[in-house]
Amino acid sequence: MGWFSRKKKAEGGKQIYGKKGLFSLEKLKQGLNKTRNKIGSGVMGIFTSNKRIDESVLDELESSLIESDMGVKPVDKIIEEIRAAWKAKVINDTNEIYDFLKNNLKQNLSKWNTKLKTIDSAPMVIMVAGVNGVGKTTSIAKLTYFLKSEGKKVMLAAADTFRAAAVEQLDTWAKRLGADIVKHQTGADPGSVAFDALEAAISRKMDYLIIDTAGRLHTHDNLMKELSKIKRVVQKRTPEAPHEVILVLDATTGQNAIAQAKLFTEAIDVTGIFLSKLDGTAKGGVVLGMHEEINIPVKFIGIGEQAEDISRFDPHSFVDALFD
Ligand SMILES: Nc1nc2c(ncn2[C@@H]2O[C@H](COP(=O)(O)OP(=O)(O)O)[C@@H](O)[C@H]2O)c(=O)[nH]1
Ligand SMILES: [Mg+2]
Repeated sequence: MGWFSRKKKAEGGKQIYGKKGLFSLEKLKQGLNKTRNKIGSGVMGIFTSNKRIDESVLDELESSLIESDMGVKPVDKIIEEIRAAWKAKVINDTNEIYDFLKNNLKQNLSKWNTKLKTIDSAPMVIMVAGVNGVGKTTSIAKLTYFLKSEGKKVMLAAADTFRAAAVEQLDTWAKRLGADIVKHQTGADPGSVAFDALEAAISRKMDYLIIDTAGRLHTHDNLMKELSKIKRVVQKRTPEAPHEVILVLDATTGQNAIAQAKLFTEAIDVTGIFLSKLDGTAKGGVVLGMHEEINIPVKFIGIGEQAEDISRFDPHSFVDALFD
């Protein structure tokens, strides 16, 4: 019995929300410490100084926001909006910028639908993509934890057959989390792994099937062809599948993550982003760049290496955690 089921038993089969609380603001704030400190050291002084707004204040704010990797374009836009509000005398003092900025960011990000799709007939198929090392497999473990803590039945498909270690790693997580897994040998055809897994998920009445995929083949073209093929193969069994294509992006790579997203979205229909490693970076502002530049909703964030280090992306708590 893995730790998950042990824990579940210990808690009398109740829903598991982890020791630190799966969705607590505290945990989220902790995960965003580095980004918040970066923003904080730059802009908090501005917010709390309570002087009249002038151009030099806006300049200062602009460079602090850019340093948190929000990206030049989104920062330009928001500074323009602040300037307009100041000119229109909606805001006059620096302490008023704080609320204005927070509300503005929340409003923008709230345009995203950050929830996982819901469907009528299970299993729902989630294909997970992303380049090597961004945290795909770990994020799948987190999603599994998240879904299992909602009482769902989850099956995993080890369709990253390119590296032997990849199958093992997913298998280890499956055991730990008490999830079913379908795997073939290294080098097996990823499409047939996905297909077999879908068959198994249907016959075992799973709620979710999550497909792990390779992050690197010999060329980018090969990788995109493989992902499209996995899609086509599962569609033979379930035409609407995969219901979600989640792209994992590593927040520590900042603006580069946005470039990666653009490459993937050209080749496959990405429905959501899992932004990993936010705990290890001061570049959490990249979320805003994603909104402006690729406009694919961030649905989950990763804030550590454990299965429970996941949070649903919620614009309100995210912005609060960034600026509190
Ligand atoms: N700090 C931190 N590390 C992470 C996070 N997600 C993944 N990692 C680490 O990143 C490394 C690569 O992860 P892995 O899931 O194997 O990436 P994959 O190649 O895309 O499947 C591992 O050492 C993970 O523990 C995260 O949210 N925070
Ligand atoms: Mg992997």
